[in-house]
Amino acid sequence: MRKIYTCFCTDVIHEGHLNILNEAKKYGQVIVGVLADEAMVRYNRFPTISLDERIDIIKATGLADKVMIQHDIMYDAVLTELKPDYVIHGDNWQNGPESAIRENVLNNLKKYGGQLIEVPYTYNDKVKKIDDRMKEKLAMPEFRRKRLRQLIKLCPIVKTLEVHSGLTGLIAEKTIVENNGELDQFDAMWISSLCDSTAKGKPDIELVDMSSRIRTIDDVMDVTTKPIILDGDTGGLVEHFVYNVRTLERMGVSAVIIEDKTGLKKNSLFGTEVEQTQDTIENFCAKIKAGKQALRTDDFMIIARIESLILEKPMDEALERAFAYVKAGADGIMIHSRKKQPDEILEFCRLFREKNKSTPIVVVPTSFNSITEEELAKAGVNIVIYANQLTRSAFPAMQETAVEILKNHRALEVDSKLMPFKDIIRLIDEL
Ligand code: SPV
Ligand code: MG
Repeated sequence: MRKIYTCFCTDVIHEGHLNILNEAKKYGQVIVGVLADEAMVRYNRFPTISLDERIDIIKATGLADKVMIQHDIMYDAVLTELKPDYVIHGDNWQNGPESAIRENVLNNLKKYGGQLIEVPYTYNDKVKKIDDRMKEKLAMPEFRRKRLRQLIKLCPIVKTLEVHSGLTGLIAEKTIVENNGELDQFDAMWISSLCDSTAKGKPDIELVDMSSRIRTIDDVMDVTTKPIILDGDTGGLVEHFVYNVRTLERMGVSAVIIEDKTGLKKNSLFGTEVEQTQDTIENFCAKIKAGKQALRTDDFMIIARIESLILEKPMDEALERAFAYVKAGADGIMIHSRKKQPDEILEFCRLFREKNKSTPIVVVPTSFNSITEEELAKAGVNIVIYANQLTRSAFPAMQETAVEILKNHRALEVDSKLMPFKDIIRLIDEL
């Protein structure tokens, strides 16, 4: 009997899937691969039900002769092992980043003479409604909030991009690239104090208040589903921090990072060029403890940021703080540095990991930007934050456009550098 293979990466079965399975039945024994969680998250389909449940919903159709797990987005391993006579798929993967997967399937089939069958993709109002509902589910606080902890478990390193508006949120949400036959995307979003303040034309000194920061978070949340890490500056007064933590948790933010500074906060990238005061270990631990006590769920993370290396204090001091903060209940440690080379960050990670294998480590490689995600993951880092690059790329582009229009007294000269309006519109979802 001939074998036909298809791979599903879905949390709901709709008529489009049933159509594929019914079509497959005509060719022989139907084997369905269910994409594993680690692969789902790289494919922009964050699972809302478990792998076992996804397997069960396929079995429940009664149309699969065998159900198995496919561990990778690409089909190399599964096709080499199974050598099915056919692979069947909807024709919706012919364009865009998914065409890399199609290409991969065709190359594998060619090796042993297998065939690809493509069926017209079912996209009607009913299917669209199911798709939309899935997406909405991911945007709900209870799903979004826990997603960061899930990602830390699933990904070698959680790739996080700075966002400060609905539009930048959409860029973090939707940018997918195909690189060397692999698909890639950002996992999470960082709402930076520096960039949120800059977008408002204000200095990064805790001047933009929490109500305004919440407004930014809400704008981002309105159009995205990915988890949010908030830059909480110093966390402010303990008495205020506990209320803010509750608000953020209720909204569906996944984590707040607070830094161990006190007094008028200045941006860390100024280092010792400006006066900055580090809080005592005791005070900062009390803030962490109070924040943890205010939480209502186990999902939300309070991450403690250590400024010792920024302030050119010794490594031992940074480590002493890290262990104390973890003991006080911190769910993660962010270690920051403004050195061009990553050596002190790597040294910190090595020494911290000697004693602590599990507490997530967060880094922000703005200055030490030559280190790769792979190298950071190998050093034991769990979250990497690209904290300001979107803002720093947008600003010179906008400034140059403004200068050119002023110089030429018209917009014709800049037009070739601008994104066509229809492309901007395409980025924005219509309900
Ligand atoms: C931010 O993005 O606001 C940060 C990171 O706190 S840094 O600017 O490097 O201090
Ligand atoms: Mg900041």
